[in-house]
Amino acid sequence: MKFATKAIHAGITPDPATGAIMTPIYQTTTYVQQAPGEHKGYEYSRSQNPTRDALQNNLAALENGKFGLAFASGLAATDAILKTLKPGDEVLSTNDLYGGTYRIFTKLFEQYGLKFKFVTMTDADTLEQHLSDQTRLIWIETPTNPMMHIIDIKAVTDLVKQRDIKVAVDNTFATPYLQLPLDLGADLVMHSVTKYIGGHSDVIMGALVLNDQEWAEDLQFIQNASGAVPGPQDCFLALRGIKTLHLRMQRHCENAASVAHFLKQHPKVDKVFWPGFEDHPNHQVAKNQMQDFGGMISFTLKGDDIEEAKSLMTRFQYFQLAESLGGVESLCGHPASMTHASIPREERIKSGLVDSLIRMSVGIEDIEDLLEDLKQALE
Ligand code: P1T
Repeated sequence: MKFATKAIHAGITPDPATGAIMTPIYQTTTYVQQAPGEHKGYEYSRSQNPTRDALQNNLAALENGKFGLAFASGLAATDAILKTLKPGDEVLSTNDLYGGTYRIFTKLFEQYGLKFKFVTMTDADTLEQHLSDQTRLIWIETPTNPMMHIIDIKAVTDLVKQRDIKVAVDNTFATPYLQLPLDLGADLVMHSVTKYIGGHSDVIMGALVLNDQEWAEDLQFIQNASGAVPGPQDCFLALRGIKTLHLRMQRHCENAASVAHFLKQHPKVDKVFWPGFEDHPNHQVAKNQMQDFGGMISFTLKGDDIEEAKSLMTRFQYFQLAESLGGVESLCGHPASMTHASIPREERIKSGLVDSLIRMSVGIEDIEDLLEDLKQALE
């Protein structure tokens, strides 16, 4: 089954009771048993729910994986992965990543004895020097949030193939429409479903997809034991969003390419970070492992003028100033004070995240209106 067909059909069957073509929202906490322990596979909705099952199967199919798990948020999904590690285990992570992921690593799980090292992964050959006997997990975010670095997933997985080290990829920016980490050798894919997969800025949710049965069973145990599960209504909204994921992503990519090229030639703009440019340092890797370059762009202004950057963000008509990304509407944000404020400034600067950096989530509006908006705000 090809991607667009999977988005609409995979894991979804018409409701056996009524034939309803849309997966029903099983808004129930519990299920009646015929006798103690005798039931239809559903006991309690923290453990199983049919609407969530449909979504989990659909997500697994989209990522070419066997097991899908949905969580109450992207960070709840990350939390579950970290709970499969033991004190003393070490995680090597990209040094540019979503601020909330950095926060759960350093502020929560360091105190339970996990160790985190943040390293540049754009050159996989230099990664080897950071590996130790304690390294158990490599955490890749690609494209990175917000600097749009691209990590070569296959090169990293090849490097650790013979070792007891798993590779997890946060595929939030790319989505399975553009990039399939499991096919490139990764062990697990993580999503903030909140973003492109949901696609309509109305659901907070996370997901994991993987092939390894033992790890999947551990994660299913944690999903139930810790209980950070999404409700059935949100699962329905995510399923509905996914049905147009391929169409939305095509327009996000097209619009972002136009916005990136417009910004690059504008006299007030200094640097534009978008992997579609031939002079982006990881352009070739992006071309190899992604179908297109995605809908996210970051840029700085000449003179690294933070006041002008802040003022600019209030002058847009369509690029609304807000956290998050991946919805149909265009957003802009200021990572240093918003999404990445929990990363210490010295760390941010080291990975290139300067104070004047502006991040854009380019939506699927008419491109002429978006370019007009950028023009009027920059002038
Ligand atoms: O917000 P939540 O669903 O918990 O997902 C966290 C998360 C994980 N990974 C990446 C790459 C993300 O971008 C996020 C959330 N990011 C934002 C809210 C943001 O504006 O960048």
